[in-house]
Amino acid sequence: MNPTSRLIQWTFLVTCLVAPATLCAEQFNVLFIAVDDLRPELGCYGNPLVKSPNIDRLAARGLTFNRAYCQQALCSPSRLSLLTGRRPDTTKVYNLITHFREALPNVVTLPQLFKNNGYHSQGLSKIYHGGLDDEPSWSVPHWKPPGDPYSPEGMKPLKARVADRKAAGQTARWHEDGIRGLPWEAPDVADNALPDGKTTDHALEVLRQIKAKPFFLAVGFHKPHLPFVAPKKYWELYAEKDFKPAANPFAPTNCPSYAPGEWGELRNYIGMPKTGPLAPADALKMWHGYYASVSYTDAQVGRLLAELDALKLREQTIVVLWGDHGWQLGEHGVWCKHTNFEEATHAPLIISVPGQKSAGRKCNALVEFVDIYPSLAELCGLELPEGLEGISFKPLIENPDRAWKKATFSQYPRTIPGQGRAMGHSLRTERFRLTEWSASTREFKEYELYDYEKDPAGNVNVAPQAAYGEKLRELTTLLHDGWPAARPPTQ
Ligand SMILES: [Ca+2]
Repeated sequence: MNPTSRLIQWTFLVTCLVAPATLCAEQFNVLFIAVDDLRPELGCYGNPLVKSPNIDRLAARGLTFNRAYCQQALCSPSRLSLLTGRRPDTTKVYNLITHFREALPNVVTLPQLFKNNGYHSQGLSKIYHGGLDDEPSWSVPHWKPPGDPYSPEGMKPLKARVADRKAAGQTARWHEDGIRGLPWEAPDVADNALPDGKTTDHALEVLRQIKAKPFFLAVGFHKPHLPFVAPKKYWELYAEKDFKPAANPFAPTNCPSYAPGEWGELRNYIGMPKTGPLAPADALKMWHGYYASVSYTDAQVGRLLAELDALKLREQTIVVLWGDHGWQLGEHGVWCKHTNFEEATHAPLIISVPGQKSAGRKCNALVEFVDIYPSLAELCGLELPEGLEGISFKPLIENPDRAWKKATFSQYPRTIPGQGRAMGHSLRTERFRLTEWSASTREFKEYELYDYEKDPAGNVNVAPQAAYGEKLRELTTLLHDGWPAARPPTQ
């Protein structure tokens, strides 16, 4: 070894010992926080009303992606796309019942990749969708919080519904059979009387147990998923008069009739209309409940981050927080997710990496949830498996302003009257969203095109307008060429 090489080696060794967090990427732990149904309704995304001080503090120490998109606005397809690093057309998971190992029996999931590389991999609460866990992903069995989703008082209407179903001779397992209770509840209880508080209690214990290992700890929070059950003190952070209903409670002009969907998820809850719009008072209650639920989860995130600090793990741990898809709070007359609209596909993504120069910055580049897998692997120095369909955004963490992807890709299936089963494939560029509805077995195509520069709320489908004909053709070509054609420029 020549003196220069020896000096480099020695310098590297000393630097690793002195500042392991900044240079020795393979020593990073990962705290992976999955928040169910969280849209970017957070202070760090510029919302002045919502109380999210803990997630905002995470953002102050990390990079906030202003334009992150999920691959399908539904829990399981979105999560599996993220956790396998593959898109729904590859995982073949478009619903809440298909296990990804049917199509991809040997795929290495993100937690499994860390496990295979000597990490302790552990999952708490909702990481995979309920009932679809994946044993090979974890070093120890997956854990879910015990107890009911409501207070004892709030459980009564749900139990009454179950009893009615049983009396009518129907199957009545309240979760599996889609029996729903109240859409919201504000019980005067401690945080850990409800599942997400129990998850946090357990996560703190686990962190203390595994602090000496390299770890990949995935912690899932259920709220702000329906029902909006949060301790009363979080509801009291807001007054109903603070909220305004969405300014566009109507389907976009010229939009195909099936595109907004029926929001059946909410209609299943007690007191919700089977057809037609929500009563105005209920719409405001939905906003209030959503915000209370966001603040409840934010408090749990705060407890996790405080424990990381207390255990002096922060400088060795990457923290990534994501909501599994967006959510419509009455925009386009829709509640819940289940669409290709901007509100359903756009979701929060924040990553804090020890030593990052971009701490506190916002990034406006287009990124996708399928990018999280290669990004975390690269940040931790793990070799990427074959077949990933995302791109590591590590270069954006180093320089959030650099040129990046041309488009992000999402999709949503729909049963279309007269056409049967169809798929809406959607792309988002900096200015436009294009959605192509098609059925592979038939000649059927319909388009939506939104020009957010002229129409920021996406209220007019301009696809039928002759003036947009060339743009429609250009974007349809990009959609058909798919994600490889939209990759970032190489440097
Ligand atoms: Ca979800």
